[in-house]
Amino acid sequence: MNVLDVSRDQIATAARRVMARCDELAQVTATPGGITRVYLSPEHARVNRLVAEWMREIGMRTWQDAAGNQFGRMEPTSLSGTRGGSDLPALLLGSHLDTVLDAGRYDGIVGVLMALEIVRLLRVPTDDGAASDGTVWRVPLPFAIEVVAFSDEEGTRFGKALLGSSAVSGGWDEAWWQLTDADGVTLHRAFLEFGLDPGRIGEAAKHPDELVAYLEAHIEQGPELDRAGLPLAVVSSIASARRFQLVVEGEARHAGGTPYDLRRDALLGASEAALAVERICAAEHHIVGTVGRFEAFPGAVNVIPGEVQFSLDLRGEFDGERDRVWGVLTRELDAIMGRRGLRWHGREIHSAPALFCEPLLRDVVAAGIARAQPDGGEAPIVFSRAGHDGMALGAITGVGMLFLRNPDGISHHPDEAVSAGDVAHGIRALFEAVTLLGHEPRG
Ligand code: HGY
Ligand code: MN
Ligand code: MN
Repeated sequence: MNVLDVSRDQIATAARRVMARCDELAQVTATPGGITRVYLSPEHARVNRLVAEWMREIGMRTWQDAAGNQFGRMEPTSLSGTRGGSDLPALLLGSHLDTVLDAGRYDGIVGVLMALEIVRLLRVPTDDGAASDGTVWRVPLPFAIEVVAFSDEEGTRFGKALLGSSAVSGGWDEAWWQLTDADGVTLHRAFLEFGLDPGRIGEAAKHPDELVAYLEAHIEQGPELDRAGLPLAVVSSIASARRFQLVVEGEARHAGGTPYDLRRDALLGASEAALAVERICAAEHHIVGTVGRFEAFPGAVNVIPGEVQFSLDLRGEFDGERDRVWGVLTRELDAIMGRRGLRWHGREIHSAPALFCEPLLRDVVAAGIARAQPDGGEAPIVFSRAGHDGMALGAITGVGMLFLRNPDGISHHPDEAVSAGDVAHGIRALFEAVTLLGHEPRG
């Protein structure tokens, strides 16, 4: 059965629904006028309830897992109407619903909503014309479909990213309970206040046998597809990431009375360090380093900063490359602070190895793109500098990703965009990839 048996109108309607729901979810925010939705917040609870409703609407059984991830599941059934067993492994589709501060409305969100449209397209109306309760599928597949809305891909609140998907992949670290947010609230307390039981976090872990694969559609968070004039791409791999909280220590002194030879200005040392990050990373291939947070203390106009705390987000195509550059950066920090009579120290707050998408899933996504765009030619293959939940899921199952064009590539910004036309292309491609996977022997 080819996806083209699904009418253009059905695909266009699905794409319109995705765009409208992205707008609806964008209203669920802690910051009116912007979009901010962090882990274990009232906004997280509200979008989980909304998405659970949309899951039930298309016949899925729904639950929120022990880490606050929202799940939906639909059992496979042959067209003869016999219901498949509920212990079948599932193809997991989805993405995340949490956001960065002052975010765009598509990063993560569009992937969750596209996954719901795939489930809707898999169903066929029953004889009475009403949409079936999800037990009769357009194409008989040998696995169940689960859709997941991960709860904390960004790490905005506690600094450590991939918390929701790490719980699913069994990678939860008990040390994380002591992570604190900007108000000093520990992750442990936030769990309790959200209504989750920290003692049951282990129940979120899935066994590898429960999954066939994980497929995620996501906007590209860079300019390559826009520059190439193409709507879709296959992801080859996801960059490895490390995040640090760094501190430079000097000496706070009077801004007027202190001559330069007595100054140990922490802000100037940290500023030179930030420029060194740019210079050193820009000279490398596929390495990016970013200082996103920078705070001077005591922060008074007439006091030379005695301390600066700043973040470093370091990514690379390969873990070894990334770690080598981190070594270069630490030696440069030593040199800068030595020259200026300053000291520095830091702690790592997040680390995730590079994720290489499974070759079979890359092929299936590429074939899905080719079938969705008969005149589209070979689907481009893009390396993702942005992180995704697949980095955690890769510990228990194969990962495949589909990128959608994001005009001018801006993301983690209100101007983040995607077109309904490209979402329609993406839905076709993902649906075709799912049906193709149904005919692939999966060991
Ligand atoms: O930071 C990232 O790359 C992802 O958007 N969380
Ligand atoms: Mn993001
Ligand atoms: Mn994302």
